[in-house]
Amino acid sequence: MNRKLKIGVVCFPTYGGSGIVATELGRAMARHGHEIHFISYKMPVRLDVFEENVFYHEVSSIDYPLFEFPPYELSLAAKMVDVVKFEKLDILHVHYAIPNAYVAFMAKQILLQEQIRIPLFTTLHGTDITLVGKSELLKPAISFAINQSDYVTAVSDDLKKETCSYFDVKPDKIHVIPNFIDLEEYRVIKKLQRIKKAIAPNGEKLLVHISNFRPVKNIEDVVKVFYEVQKEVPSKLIMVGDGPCREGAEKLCRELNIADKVRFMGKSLEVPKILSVCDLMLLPSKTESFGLVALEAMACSVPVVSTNTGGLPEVNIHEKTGFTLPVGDIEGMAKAAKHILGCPEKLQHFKENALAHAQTFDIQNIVPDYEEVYYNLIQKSMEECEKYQKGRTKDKK
Ligand code: GMT
Repeated sequence: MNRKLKIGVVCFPTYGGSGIVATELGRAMARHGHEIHFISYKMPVRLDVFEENVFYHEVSSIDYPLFEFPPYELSLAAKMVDVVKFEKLDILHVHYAIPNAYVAFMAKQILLQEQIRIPLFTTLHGTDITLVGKSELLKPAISFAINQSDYVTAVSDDLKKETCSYFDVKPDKIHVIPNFIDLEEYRVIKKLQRIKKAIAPNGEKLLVHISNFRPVKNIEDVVKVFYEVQKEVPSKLIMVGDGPCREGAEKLCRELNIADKVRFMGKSLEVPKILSVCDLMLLPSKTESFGLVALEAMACSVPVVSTNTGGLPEVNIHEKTGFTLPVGDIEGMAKAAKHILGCPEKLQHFKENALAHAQTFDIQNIVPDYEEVYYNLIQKSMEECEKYQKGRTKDKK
């Protein structure tokens, strides 16, 4: 079966990694000629609807004074049903278990009433399992949603292990397809010397952190590590992103008297450009199921000093593409950063390793894996449908 597919992609539109992975995968599928229908409550940040084969369907919220909480799940299910029917989708790929996988099951049931069978593909990303999902109350609903999906992937081996150990889900239910990167998009970026000149005019080393500044990212540790590094290595720190911990981190910079060396840039869509002039990424997260941003850094030849939690060691190889250290080990991370930045030959060596390892996550290698699963699921669903129809005709006779 090699026909072009119509794929529904359900995701969060925000700066988080799951929305970015969903968008980049969808865009890559669109370039392969498939028709991609994104379903979300806002335009995903990296989506360009003027690309060929890309469509966007917005979920609108139901407002009524009775509702203290607008019933988003209902609006989302209704939108999924509508788009599947109207656009005649072949498959629904939902990113993030909460509530997307759970809602997709409901949409599937509604569609079945109308004799429409749609295979459900769920990708688990991390916080849906390791943080938000880890509530006793949500456990049965999330286990149910995962088990009801026709195919489930996790973005790292570690996330698969975590899912199976906490939820009532059997290991053979979950397949690992790691996150990926479009190396082409990063390769074409010319070094933006303008950024370097503005922030590090005296040739200081540039350290960078990029995240949604949530507690899980431990961003005060970024500041503390940098504080130690700048004592020995002339350097500056760029903080890209925004979120609830930004204020605390800014305050800490003032207290440590390093505010003039740290630039908070807010959210940015220019990640590859910024990374192109950076020397080292700091990622001291409490947990990280994959760490897409580490991969983005490595694709720009930027080594990473990170924690060794979750799926990070699958992306950032200790002593090769950077260093992975225990959560909270400020001293260890600072020492590792100084080790990498302290000698030009060493830095060059780590940079080359980072890029070489990033190349193993090239989107060109991952897209065919997803495509194969899509085709198999659709084939299986069609066979089930035929079996069901035959059964009905036999019963009527
Ligand atoms: O990192 C976040 O808090 C955002 C979150 C998301 O779902 O949008 O990211 C998760 O999914 C990314 C894409 O698969 C992974 O690269 C991140 O490691 C993961 N975040 C955590 O596990 C904390």
